[in-house]
Amino acid sequence: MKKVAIVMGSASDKPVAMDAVNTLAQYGVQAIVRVLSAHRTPQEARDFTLSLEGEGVGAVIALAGMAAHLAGAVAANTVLPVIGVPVASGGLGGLDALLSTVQMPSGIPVATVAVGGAKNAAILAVQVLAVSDEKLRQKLLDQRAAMRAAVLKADQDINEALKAQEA
Ligand code: RP5
Repeated sequence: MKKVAIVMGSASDKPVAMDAVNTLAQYGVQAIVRVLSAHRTPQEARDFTLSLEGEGVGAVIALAGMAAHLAGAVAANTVLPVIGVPVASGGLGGLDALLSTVQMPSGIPVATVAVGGAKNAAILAVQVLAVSDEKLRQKLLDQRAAMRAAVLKADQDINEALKAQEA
């Protein structure tokens, strides 16, 4: 099975990044996790990106806050799919990171999830791998079925509770 690379711009992004690490683990997907900065370690970030295909990586998750150029810098150096996670850091609540991550020039896309959306980034990465992995695809379908059952149960519970109040 292909791996997923997770790269964060600073150790301060770790609490958000762990949502992606833990979600990938739930799907049994192996992760390569690194702290590398587009600004503070540009050479290492580039070297890491160039190594990914040789490491059997099928998708990359890049997390950064503020002037969040990491996902774009990774995308500039690979044709692997890059998923960007804007991190809320500094005084602007993550809007700065969202715009820095999502507003890529034509030709170099970054699939950007919500501010702090590391769990969805991991699920999207699993979906990328699942295109050519039937077992992963089935796990995704099972998870969708579980979500559906949970919502229908909540729907039933609230209506039963309201009926009991009326009685
Ligand atoms: C970004 O700046 C990092 O991704 C982090 O979200 C933010 C702040 O970094 P630190 O100053 O906490 O290292 O590059």
